[in-house]
Amino acid sequence: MIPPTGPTMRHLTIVVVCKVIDNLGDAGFCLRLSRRLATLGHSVVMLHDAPATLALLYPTAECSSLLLIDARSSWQWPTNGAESNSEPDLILEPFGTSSHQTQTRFDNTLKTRFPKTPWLLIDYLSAESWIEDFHLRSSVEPSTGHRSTYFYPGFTAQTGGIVHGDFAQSLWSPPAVRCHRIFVFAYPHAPLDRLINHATQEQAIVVSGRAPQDPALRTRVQMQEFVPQSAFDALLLKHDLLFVRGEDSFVRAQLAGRPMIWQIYPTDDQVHLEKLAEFFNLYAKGLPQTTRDWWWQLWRCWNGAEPVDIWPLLWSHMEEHWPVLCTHSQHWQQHLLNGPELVKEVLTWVESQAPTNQQ
Ligand code: TRH
Repeated sequence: MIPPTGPTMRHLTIVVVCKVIDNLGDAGFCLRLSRRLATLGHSVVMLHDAPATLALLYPTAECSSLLLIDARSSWQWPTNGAESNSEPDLILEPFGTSSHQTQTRFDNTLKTRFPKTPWLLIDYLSAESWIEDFHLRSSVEPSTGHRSTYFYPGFTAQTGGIVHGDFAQSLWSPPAVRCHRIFVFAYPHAPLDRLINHATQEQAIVVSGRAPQDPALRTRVQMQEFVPQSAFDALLLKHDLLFVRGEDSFVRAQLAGRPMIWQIYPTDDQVHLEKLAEFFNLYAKGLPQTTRDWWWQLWRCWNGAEPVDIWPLLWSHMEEHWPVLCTHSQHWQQHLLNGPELVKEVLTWVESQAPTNQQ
């Protein structure tokens, strides 16, 4: 096993509680976090409820110190291996603030069995400014005395940052001088057919997931097979412009240093559009006003917040703004790579922890 490296040299046994609500992002983030911790030399047990999703993201075991356990029915704490007799040093629950949405309550079993283990609830990534005040605040469950601490991933120095320690900078190359290779990973409501219809002959569109609705447009795109998560960065880097969604692909597109258009996960109360704007305001700082206004319209249109009829006109300005967008994306990439790294922040936090149960 590789000796642990990073902010702590102590070998830790870490449990990641992975409860999937939908799609790929919950499992995708948990897996990325777990793989990174295991690669740093820690023993990681990921308890999950989504074997089919994980088989897609992680078809072959890559890290010997990462153990995936399907915890949908009864499960046992491992009886062999480094973690067998010991209590975990840390329990991480990504998206734990939404855990009422999942039926499997393996977290309760863990709380009962390991009441003193530091427990970190990692929330959704956000660009909202309030998260800076709430990052690393704790709350105690009155009936059990169990303490949870809230960890907020984000884009500024006062947040928990993003996972970027696993980004292979050696893979990086600049985007092409023209926007020729376009990658699309989108939710079904994105105006994909418009994009394809109005792309130029030189623009090759690669689509992962749902094919265009109009069968006549299917010959115009190349369908991309799902690749394991460990190959996803390399896939993004083969393209110039990246359409991404959710949380993890959105982060990887930013790390790729490519112009990107984010389709945010939609919520019924429309709050997602405010969150989209919060991120865009941060991300677009420094862009010339005309580029910024045009780019924001395009983002809104892709997210269904503008009439799709304006797409062709907006798209026709792509080449004019392309050089500025490329430079800007690379500055943003550097901003992120120089900012807090989520896994390091988690490890630094756990070193400062006393047992969580007050009783
Ligand atoms: O799948 P997503 O839309 O995930 C979500 C979920 O809706 C979730 O409930 C919500 O919490 C979250 O978004 C914000 O998109 P995301 O986050 O980009 O996850 C996709 C994962 O799939 C990511 O880890 C990258 C990975 N992936 C591959 O590994 N290979 C591929 O070929 C592709 C297309 C994606």
